[in-house]
Amino acid sequence: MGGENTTAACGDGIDNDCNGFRDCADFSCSRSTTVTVCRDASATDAPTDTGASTDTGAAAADVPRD
Ligand SMILES: [Ca+2]
Ligand SMILES: [Ca+2]
Repeated sequence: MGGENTTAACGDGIDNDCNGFRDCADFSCSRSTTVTVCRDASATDAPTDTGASTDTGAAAADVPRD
């Protein structure tokens, strides 16, 4: 009974409505706006590129003070 259109049903690894598609493979899950478990599949990879090469190239000039 019921469908496969809830977060619980879409994350239990069972083809609840026996239509051949299990969990996020079922459109009832992937197209549902209330199901949250299938959203991670198309998660946008945020490019966190902190290309900060903090190179303190302070040439220590050893000046013999005499
Ligand atoms: Ca399921
Ligand atoms: Ca199904």
